Amino acid sequence: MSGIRTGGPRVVVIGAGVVGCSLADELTARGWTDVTVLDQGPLPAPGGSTSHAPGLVFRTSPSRTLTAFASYTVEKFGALEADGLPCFNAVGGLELATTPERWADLHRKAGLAASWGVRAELVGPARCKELWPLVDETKVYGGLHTPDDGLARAVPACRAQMERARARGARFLDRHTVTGIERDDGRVTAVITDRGTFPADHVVSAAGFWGPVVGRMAGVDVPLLPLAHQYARTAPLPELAGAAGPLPEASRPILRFQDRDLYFREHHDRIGIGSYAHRPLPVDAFTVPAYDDAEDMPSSYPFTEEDFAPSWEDCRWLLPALKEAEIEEGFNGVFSFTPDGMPGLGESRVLRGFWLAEAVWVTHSAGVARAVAEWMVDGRPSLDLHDCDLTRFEDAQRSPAYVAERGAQQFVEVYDVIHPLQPMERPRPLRVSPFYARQQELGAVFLEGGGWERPHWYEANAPLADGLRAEGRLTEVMGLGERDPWAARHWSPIAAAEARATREKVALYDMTPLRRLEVTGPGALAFLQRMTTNNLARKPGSVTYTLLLDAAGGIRSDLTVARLAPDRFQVGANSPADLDWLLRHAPADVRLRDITSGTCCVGVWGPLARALVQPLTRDDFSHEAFGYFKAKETCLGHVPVTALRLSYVGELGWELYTTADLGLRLWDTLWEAGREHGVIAAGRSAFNSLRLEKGYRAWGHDMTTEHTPEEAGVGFAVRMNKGDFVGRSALEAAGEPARKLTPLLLDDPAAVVLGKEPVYVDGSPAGYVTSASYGYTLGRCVAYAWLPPLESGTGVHVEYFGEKVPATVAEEPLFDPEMTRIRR
Ligand code: FAD
Ligand code: THG
Repeated sequence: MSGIRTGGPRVVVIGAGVVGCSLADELTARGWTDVTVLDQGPLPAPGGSTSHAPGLVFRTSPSRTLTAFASYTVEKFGALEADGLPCFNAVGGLELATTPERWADLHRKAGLAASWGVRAELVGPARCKELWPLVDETKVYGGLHTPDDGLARAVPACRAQMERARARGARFLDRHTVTGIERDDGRVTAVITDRGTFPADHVVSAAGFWGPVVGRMAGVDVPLLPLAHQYARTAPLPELAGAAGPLPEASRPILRFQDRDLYFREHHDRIGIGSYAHRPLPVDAFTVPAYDDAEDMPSSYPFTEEDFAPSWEDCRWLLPALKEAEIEEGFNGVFSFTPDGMPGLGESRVLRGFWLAEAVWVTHSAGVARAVAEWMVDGRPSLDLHDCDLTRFEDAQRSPAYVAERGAQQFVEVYDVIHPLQPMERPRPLRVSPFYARQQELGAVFLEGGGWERPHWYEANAPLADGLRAEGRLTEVMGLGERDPWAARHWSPIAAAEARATREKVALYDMTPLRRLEVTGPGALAFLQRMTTNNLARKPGSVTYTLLLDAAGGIRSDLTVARLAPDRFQVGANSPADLDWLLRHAPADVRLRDITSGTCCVGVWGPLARALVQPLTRDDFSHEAFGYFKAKETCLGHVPVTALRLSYVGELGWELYTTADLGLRLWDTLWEAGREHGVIAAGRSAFNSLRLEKGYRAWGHDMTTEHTPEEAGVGFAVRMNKGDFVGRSALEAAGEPARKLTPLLLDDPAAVVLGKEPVYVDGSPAGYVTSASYGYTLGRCVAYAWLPPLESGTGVHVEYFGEKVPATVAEEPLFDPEMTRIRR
């Protein structure tokens, strides 16, 4: 944490909802006291989503970051008081399962809770009844009880945080409508309101669902869709009379009935009911009435009873006491949905000093505010925010049409059981590689990532799987083939056959979605040297694996850098955030371009890769003439390509790049040449298995900014003596790692886990799985996990749907430690 400074730069926060108030508190606590919070409505309830949020806080989520945000909200609000009462009422949370699928999913969720440090217990119907006497326990398979979840008192929490921030010098001005953002030379300079202009060094849009409106004033995309969501209250119920405890309003756990998209809380002797079961009700942020023109509040629309009717039946089914009750009041309340359901945080690169803290639930508000305040004051948040960072969206994910379609879908799916591989349904296809037609002909089963259609396996390879089965080898390579229904979803034994074929023969992988940047200019080498950890001052024609660190030595990304000419580099990167980060730092003598969309890539990998490629070119592709981690610009048949000799799957071969127009020709050329070698097309399911057998990390899953290279096992890519680079001094000061990215092999050859499961050492949760896949060559499931340093051979347990699966710490790399398959 930073030392306390007084004053600091001038900050204007737009919006005094729970996010703006929390942010003012966190900024002033860090010594940035020149903070002005503006809101168009009257304080302390200016009419945004916070003004009537019922404040349920369920912390457990597949996103570790969201759970960390929520845990901080619980901790902070629990210690805040308004009117002599805490701003958090820890009544606990109870999620019910009324279907076997949900009951199984609650087991998975209990695992997530253990992974992220949330106290949770699976309970039977009788205990559900005890916790919520109105529940008809005969309808229930069981529940997940989280005793530390509960109710945030959102408006009182705003008041309490406002008071603290005010005491440190912040001002809150209501009835100020922001109408413009002044900028000069790519920086914000002031916020214009209907009542005057406020000079600013930093502006934060915490404008809730008005984010797109404020964003437009600044020329910054804010990809969110405002949607109305129904909330109703019953008339007083005799069953609840006098039920509330010493804290106001509620004593029973907040309740979720996700099989019917419903949640419940008490309001004294009434029940509040929230529903996501209705049709999406989008609202145009640009035409929302002003506070004084709104019927109730700008974020509140009249209750549409017909939308609630089916939910009301579902409520009475679960809580029979409601059969005698009536709905007394209700409204359609508006809040924000992004295309992926996650918040939008961070500073715009095109308008420096303009920050977003958008699409944030009350649940995550304090955690988000802390992260954004750290980011602004210290230059970096302490939590990994890659899944919340506004730079995560691809260009293709920014169109209003995409934002509208995906936002509405997020609403529909908000309580669904979502498989980690589940692709979006619409809009598809959005981005396709030039090989798409061939992939379809081969029966590709596509999943989606970053808008791309990505083959996971090809039905054309079914005979290979049948062949393995006939030989009796299928069970040997795929753990008996009797996957549980969850692990079997978005999976096929064909992936095992594709992995086999890659290890034994040769396969084509569509690597087009792999992000490619071109870095050119006289300053290119010096720039990349300063930005990354490995030594890139090597001869043109060499490729280097290197890391992007932040100033604290955390891993922002891992890259391959091919030096194609003295002043021309091709960078293989991960997320759009890499481009953003590099552009932020690039000096004038460097040109940086994302060439992903205009180009394509095929990975040709396997022991027969050289036999396939060599006849297509006059250049010498022998090991002696074209070594491992070397690059060459050549032609394969009619197609000019850039060939990089490297392989994320750990086999001999090349990544072959060309422009998009020639992509199909490249694929066909390779396919024809490969016929005599039995070439197949292989998908990402096999790919992920092969890379885990080799121990190659996937950034964003296995390692993030929260980890140093030493901890993540990629210290080999750091050259401390090459000169200064971003993160170097932090690495020098770093001590011995307290945790390590650790390879595990599940003991039972039939067992599988998928990722994010808790890992138990000596019976206690000690870490979590980052990524996992069956290792078809090893005949065991491979799981990487963050754990305290452990000797190889140590026995641990991975919890999968409530079962403790034995596993053993393994030695890396698990496959081909001598590199005989690659270096030949
Ligand atoms: P807001 O509270 O909307 O604040 C934004 C502020 O910006 C507003 O006060 C607005 O007046 C101001 N503003 C906008 N434009 C301008 C401008 N041009 N000039 C000046 N000021 C401007 N979340 C949970 O975690 N748990 C729940 O149980 C829950 N239930 C919900 C139930 C309903 C019915 C609704 C509608 C939402 C619910 N939410 C819940 C979501 C939650 O309420 C919001 O996500 C959260 O309150 C957003 O806070 P905010 O500070 O970002 O936005
Ligand atoms: N191909 C290309 N660029 C990439 C990836 C890729 N950039 C992003 C991401 N994938 C980077 N990840 C890796 C991880 C491991 C390796 C390559 C890219 C790899 N490692 C070898 C090892 O660890 O033994 C060699 C390392 C070395 O020699 O320094 O091959 O898939 N273009």
